[in-house]
This record gives sequence, structure tokens and C-alpha cells, in this order.
Amino acid sequence: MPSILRHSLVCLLALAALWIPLCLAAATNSALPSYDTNAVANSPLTLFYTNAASKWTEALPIGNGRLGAMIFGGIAREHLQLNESTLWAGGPYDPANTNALAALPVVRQLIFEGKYDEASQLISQKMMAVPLQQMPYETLGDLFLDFGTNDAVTDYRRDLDLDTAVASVRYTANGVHFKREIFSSPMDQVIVIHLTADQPGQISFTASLQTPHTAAVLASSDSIEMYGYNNAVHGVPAALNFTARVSVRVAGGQMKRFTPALTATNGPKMGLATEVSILHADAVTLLIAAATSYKNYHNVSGNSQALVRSQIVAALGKSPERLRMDHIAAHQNLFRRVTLNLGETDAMKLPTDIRIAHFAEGNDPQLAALYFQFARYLLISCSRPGGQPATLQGLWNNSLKPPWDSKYTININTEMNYWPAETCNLPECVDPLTQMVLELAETGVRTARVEYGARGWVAHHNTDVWRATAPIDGPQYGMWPLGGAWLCQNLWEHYLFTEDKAYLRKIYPAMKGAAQFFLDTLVEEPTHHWLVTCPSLSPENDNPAATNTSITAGPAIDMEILRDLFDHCIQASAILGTDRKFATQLGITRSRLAPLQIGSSGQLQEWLQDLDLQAHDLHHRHVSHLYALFPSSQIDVIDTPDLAAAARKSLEIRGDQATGWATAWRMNLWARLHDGDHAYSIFQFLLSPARTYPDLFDAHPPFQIDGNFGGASGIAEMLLQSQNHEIQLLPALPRAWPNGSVKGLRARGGFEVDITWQDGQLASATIHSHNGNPVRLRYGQTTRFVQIAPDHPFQWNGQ
Ligand code: FUC
Repeated sequence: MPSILRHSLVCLLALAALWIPLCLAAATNSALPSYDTNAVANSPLTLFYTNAASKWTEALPIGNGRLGAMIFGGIAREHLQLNESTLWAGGPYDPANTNALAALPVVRQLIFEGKYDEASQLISQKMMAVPLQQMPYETLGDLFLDFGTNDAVTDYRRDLDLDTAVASVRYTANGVHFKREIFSSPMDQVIVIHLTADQPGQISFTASLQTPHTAAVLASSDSIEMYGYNNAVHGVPAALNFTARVSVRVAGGQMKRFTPALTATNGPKMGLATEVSILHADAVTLLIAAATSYKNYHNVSGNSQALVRSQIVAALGKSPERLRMDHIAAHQNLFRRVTLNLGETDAMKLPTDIRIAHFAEGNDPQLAALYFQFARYLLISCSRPGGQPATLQGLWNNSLKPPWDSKYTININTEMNYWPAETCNLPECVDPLTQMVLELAETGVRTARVEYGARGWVAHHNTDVWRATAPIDGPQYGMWPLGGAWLCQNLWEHYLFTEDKAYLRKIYPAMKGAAQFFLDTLVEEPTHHWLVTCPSLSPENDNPAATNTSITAGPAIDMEILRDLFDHCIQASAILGTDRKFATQLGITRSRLAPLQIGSSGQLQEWLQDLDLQAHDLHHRHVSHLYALFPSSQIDVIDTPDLAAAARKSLEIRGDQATGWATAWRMNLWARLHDGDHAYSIFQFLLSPARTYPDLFDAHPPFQIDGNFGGASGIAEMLLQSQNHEIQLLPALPRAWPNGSVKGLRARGGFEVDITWQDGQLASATIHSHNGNPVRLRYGQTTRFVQIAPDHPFQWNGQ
């Protein structure tokens, strides 16, 4: 018997064992759903369209941090493309290259002799990960609802309400008003589809599940279950199974039946039902649950069937209305913390895709606010405590081979995903990132030891769900040992915003291990005897002194990240009262790092040598050396004006337009330079059809979610900054937003800030302090030193 068939039969038997209890559970729960089908929200927080999605980047995303869907809203056929955040290819693996350590001294020597291309070749032969690539994040599959109708339809509307995290489809056919509501509940761990009509007996369709994975699908009278396996990639064996289940609850003049004789997906004809048909129902609720056997990066022993079964049984125990209420309450608990009003115009009445096309004309400030809140919605929907961090595509991927594997690119992209988390009041969403860094601090120990003979841990420019840490793809991208150190900066920021010492205690060992690696691997460069990283690169930018490689020693970004890492470890050691000797050693090493340098064109140097103007691509998307200006604050317009001017020069050389995320980074940088109009003009490009799809997803292109998060962070930085011990109100307010208000932005030191402005001037600010810290407030040139008690918000009008 072919193994796939054997697989499928085993699965089907396993499924049959689940059937009876589930059918019983379903039978006891067919309460009539009572929804208000006519409440059409035309709120400023709604994305809406007058057509069904014809492409994936027109479909609308929902997610509960783990279970996601893209909703197409078709009339004859509804399509939900499904994701589960732990469904990746492969299984636990360790890609460290055991030849690396012997090659390391030779590589270093070649680099210091200026033989960069030779060094790159040797790295390619001896130091790269085995396998050379990491594992992709994969689609789960698709749910289709076929309505079998070609009736003419009027009043079609498809929308996503960011305030409730509920997507809807409405239309009228033959005088009947139909409505679908769809949400992914973080409370109940299921996706709920609720279909209603304003006349009885009007809802008929057939539901089916498909997947590109090896899987078996089996339907009963009221449910469909799919059981399958992930796949081996690049020689890493497949280790995960997954289960997806759709449970159907029908109300009113219902009729349910098996659809006879169909196939197992990707497999032979099984002669068993794989679809469920609903005929002439008043209302229908579908519950979708899915899980994999992934428990963590080294444990894949989860029972996906049992998990899914218990989730469905629990959800069946609640009315659809209760599921909806609980979902909305969980969402609003996070979402409603921040409100942003930049003004409203009639443009708000237009469908979202048309507004994107016209945003550059400048009369739709509300779309900027919608873009900002959409990013907050996305982070809430794809990064919740206990889950996986946001990938390059957040949670949403329709492929087995997505762009850049939809994994974690940690030479900017993953870090950018979390930039808005602190300022935009979603600190809980950082939890999955923290957990990933703690795990990289485990897997990276072996890479540090095997490849560098070093203590501590290291991660290079990418990682995946298995927390792989070795250099991948090729020396010119992968040979960058700062990925883990940069991630530690995100974690430190989380501490700065909250001042939560328990959190600091939890992350400190990872910070310390990251620093230890560099104590053991920094080397003296021959010219100035500064301590530098070697081999390394300035992310993905060719070294102008080489023929065809980025490989170099001591690029500016490395030194900047290490200054942060060492400083943060030193501060943490003082706060936690630990590791004084270690902190002293870090201080000494820090003082020997290569300094920031200003080049002959007045620019901030990207490399140890003054090579910027000889770059192969003057407009390169990465602006790595400007890390010091943002997200770090080593360069600051107030504290280090000369360096800020050099950073500005570098930005001018690089230009404003780049890929989605790179455009968003530039926007944040100009905000840090306190040039609001420049930041805004970059934002106009980011929120144009060139960089934003009709569903508001960021276009690298292709879709990459970091641009959404970077854009929201940029808006926050224009309105409020809090680096370097002061709270700056409206530091980069553009002329395009003369009147507005924002509520609930966060500042470092445990502050929340509400701001209202009129005619481009601060009208009033209310500062709430959670920790009672003293702080300097700044509006323009005016500063004021205050200490605010936790229960007594302080009001200031900037005078
Ligand atoms: C980095 C960038 C690319 C892309 C990829 C996922 O390599 O240089 O533009 O964003 O990550």
C-alpha cells in the first residue's frame, strides 16, 4: 500500500474515533443565533470595499495571534485562506557548521589584508549553515463555502472593523439581505463565521477544506476534519502533524447532509465524504479550529487532534453571540488604549482602495489614522502572549514557499515589527518576541561555541520556528553576527517603557550571553587598534572596497548595537545588583570599540573607512549605520547635533524612496531629526499604491508586514518622543496635520500621554505617570521639569 494511502487511512480511523463525541456535543448546542444583521458601521475605524477580493492582497486579515485567515468575501464562493502560526516546514535541527572554527582565523586575516572577496569565498565554503537555508512558514489551507448561485446582487459591502476585529460581508439578492460576520477569537481559539439572512430558509451552501500539504479530509453530517503533515525542506525531515476542523451549527429550517464520495487532498480517492452541505437554513455558524503538534523549538509531541477537539467542544458550549462578545472584549482591551484623530474629510466615505490611490492628494488625513490603527490591529492579531512572534508576513501567508520563507529576518525586519508595540501601547504583544529571544539564547550557544569557539550565544541575520542561529543564504547576507544583539535592544526598550524589574531579571541572562559572545570574538583592527567585529557586514550593502561582497570588519551598525548592548548590560547589572566585575569589563571593552566617524562629505560613515560615496548602490534600502539615530538614541538632535547633522547628510544621500520597510525606516529617522514635513512626505509614498496594497498591507513589494509596523511607529515618533530622559511633545508635527489629538501613547519611564493640538500648535497635553518618576517635558525650545504622582495626571500647554 503506498505510504500516503496508509497515512490517510490511519488518519481517517483516528478521525472516526473523534466523531461520535463531537456530534453529540454539536447536537446539544443549536441555539438560534440572534445577531443584529443591519448594524452597518461606517466608523472611521473601518476598511471597506464594494467588491469581493480578486487577489490575496485585497482580502482582509483576521487573527487571534495563532489562528489567522484572509477573507475574500466572494458571493458565489467565500474563501478563507487559513494559517496556524506553528505550521512551518521541517523539524528541530541544528545548522551550525563544524568547519567554521578552523577557517575563522584565516578569514580574519584575509579581511584585514583587504582581500574581502577571498574571505567571502572561504566563508562560503566553511562557515555557512548546513543546510544553507532555513525552514519556511507555511499555509494551512483553505476553507471554501460554495453558495451555488449566480443571482444578481446589489448593495455589496465587504469590511473590516478594527474596533471590533470583526470582518463582514453584506449584500442583497432576490430581495433578501445576506450577511456574514467572521472573527478569530483569542478567547476561544476558534475562527467563527456567522451567516444570516433577513428571511427564513435562505442560506444554502457547501463547505469544503483543502490544503497543499499531505492530508486526509473527512466530513460528518456537521463537521469536516483535516489531518495532515508538514513537509521536509532542504533535507530537514518533517516533524509536525496538524489538524484543522470545521464544525457547523445550523439554526432554523435546516438540513444537513454528507456530500458523497470525494477525495483526500493530495491523495487517492477515498470514497468518503469531505464536504458538508447546508440547505435552506435561517442562520449558520461555522467554528474553525486548527493546531499542530509543535510545543516548542525542540518538542513536537503535541496532540493536535485532541487540542482541536477540545477547542471545538468548548466553543460549541457558547452561543455565537457570547463568542462574539468575548472576542470583542478581548480585542478592545488592547485596541482601545490609543485613539488618534488627525481630522476627517468626505474622503472617509470612499472605499479604502480608492482612498489609498488618492492619499497623496492630501485631503484624507483620516486614512493616515486608519493606517496607524490598522498596524495596531495587525500586531494584536498576530502577536499575542504565548504565541509566535510576527513573521515577515505577520501571521498571513498563502504559500508553501513564501517570499524569504516568511520567517524572521533579524537584521531589521523582525525588530521593526515591534517598534510600535511600546509607543502605541501594546506591550503585551512583545511577549512572543521576548520568548523567541530567550530561546535563541539557548540555540545560539552551540553556534557560538562550534563556529567561533566563544562563550555566550549568537544569532545571525535570520531565524525560524526552530530557532536556527547559524549564518544562512550566502556570506553577503548571512555572515552578520549581530541579529541576537539587535533583538536585545527591543527587549531593553520594553524594560525602559515599563521599568518592570521582574522582566529585566528574566531577560538579563540573554543580554549577558549576547555580550559575552562579543567579549570573546571582538578583534583589534590593524589601523587604529580599535576593537571590531570580524567577519561581519553592513546589512546587505556591498563593501565598496571589495569587488563583489559585503564582507568587512567593524561596520558602524555593529559598533552602535554593541555600544547599546554593553550599556544596557551595565545598567541592568546596576539595577539588579549583580555582575559588577562583568559590567566593568564591558565598560573597558566598550571604550575600545571603533567610534562613530563623520566622512569627507559630512556623512555618517557606514564603514570603518570613508567609502560611502563609492557605494555600489548609493540609494541602498538598508540604512544600517543610522541605527544610532533610530531605533537607538545614541545620535540625537538635541544631545549630539553634529552627529545628527551627519546622519541627516547620510539620509539625504540615500534618498527617500525604498522598499516598504526601508521607506518606513526613513520616516522614523526624519521624525527623530524633528523634520515632520519630510517624514510626512515619505509617509505619502508609503501610503500610495506603490507601497500599500488595497487591503492596507505593506508592499515591499511583495507583501511584507514590517512596513505597516514601521509606518505606525513613524506616526507615533512624529507626535511623541521620549529618548534621552525627556518627553518631547509634537517633535515632528507636519503641516499636513494642523489640528488633531492623540490619546494613550506611551513614553519611556512608565508614562502615558494625551495630546491635543490646534493650528499646528500644542493646545494641551495630559501626562499620566505609572511610576511617579521625575521627567523633563519639552515642547519646541520650552522645557519643564516635573514629578507626576501616579494618580494625578499633569496638564501642560507647553508654556
Ligand atoms: C532583508 C531585506 C530585504 C527583505 C528581506 C526579507 O534581506 O534586505 O529587502 O526585506 O530582508
